[in-house]
Amino acid sequence: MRAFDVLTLGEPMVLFSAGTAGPLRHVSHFAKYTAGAELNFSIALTRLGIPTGFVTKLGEDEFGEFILACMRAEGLDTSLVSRSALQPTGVYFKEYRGPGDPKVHYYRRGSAASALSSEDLRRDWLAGVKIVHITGITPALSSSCQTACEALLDMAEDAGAAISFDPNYRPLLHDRMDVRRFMADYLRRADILFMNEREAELLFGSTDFAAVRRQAHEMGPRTVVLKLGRRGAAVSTVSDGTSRDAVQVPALEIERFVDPVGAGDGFAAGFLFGLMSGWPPEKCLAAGNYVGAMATTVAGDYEGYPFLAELLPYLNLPCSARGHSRGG
Ligand code: KDG
Repeated sequence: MRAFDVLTLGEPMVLFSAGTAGPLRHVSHFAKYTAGAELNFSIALTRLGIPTGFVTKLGEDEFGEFILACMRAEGLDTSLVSRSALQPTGVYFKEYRGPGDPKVHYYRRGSAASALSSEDLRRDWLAGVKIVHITGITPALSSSCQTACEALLDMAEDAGAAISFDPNYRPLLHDRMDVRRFMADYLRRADILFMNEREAELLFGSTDFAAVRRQAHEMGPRTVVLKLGRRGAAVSTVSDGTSRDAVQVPALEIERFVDPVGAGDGFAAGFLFGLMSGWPPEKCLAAGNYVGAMATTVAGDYEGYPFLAELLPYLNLPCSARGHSRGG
């Protein structure tokens, strides 16, 4: 097992994206991809050279092999992946009907990853880890996944790692619960919080960054990031109890926009990469914007993410620009 700078926990899935528009019942051809928010995040960081541990469980099936092959091809460590002979690897489908985002159909209930529990975690994985990243998707998969996320947070706190939280609101997973209450413990324990405007509205009842960041900082996170889509992103930090002015950085102009999925995971990876490199807030935002924007130029979730040699010139930085510091 390698030592990791960042650790995350979640469910990778096989994505079948409809090859033609219309109801899935009439679709005969699908393109097959690997997907999953935390896997995307791990690939984005790995492409930037950050050793990232991805804890998950796959079925002992062909789709599990497909995801493992993707992880190996992307240079991810696979030693934190367990297998289940009893539960399958999760799958989901994307259906295209009319304008707007595709409709998602999950086949993940009872999947191998949804059986993850605190017993699948080992404390020694946290040695040297700077940031533990959790998204609101994983605890919503099952009660054992929720317990695993809570155990990972305990371990992160014991190990002195910063906690990064992205609510990753998904209506199909979260609409059956009280989202604000469900996310509250993660918000309280997080050092770094990522949100888009829809999540800000759900969690704090506002999209006004002044109001959102004040409430968020009061709950706990020292770094609060609001993703504003085509308007870029903003960050607010508190250090020594003093709140600094928020900083906003505009989005990139994308010439060939294909699909937004994967942008949020890439943004979080790019931002945290900047933070670990000791960059100022506006550079962290610019890195997040770039990684996220590149995801939108391709059909798959992660294929568009840049490598370090592509990110640094975009930021006008030489290849020696990375130092390592603590997250948060
Ligand atoms: O962030 C991208 C994810 O939404 C996608 O890959 C599927 O993980 C997924 C989910 O739970 O929606």
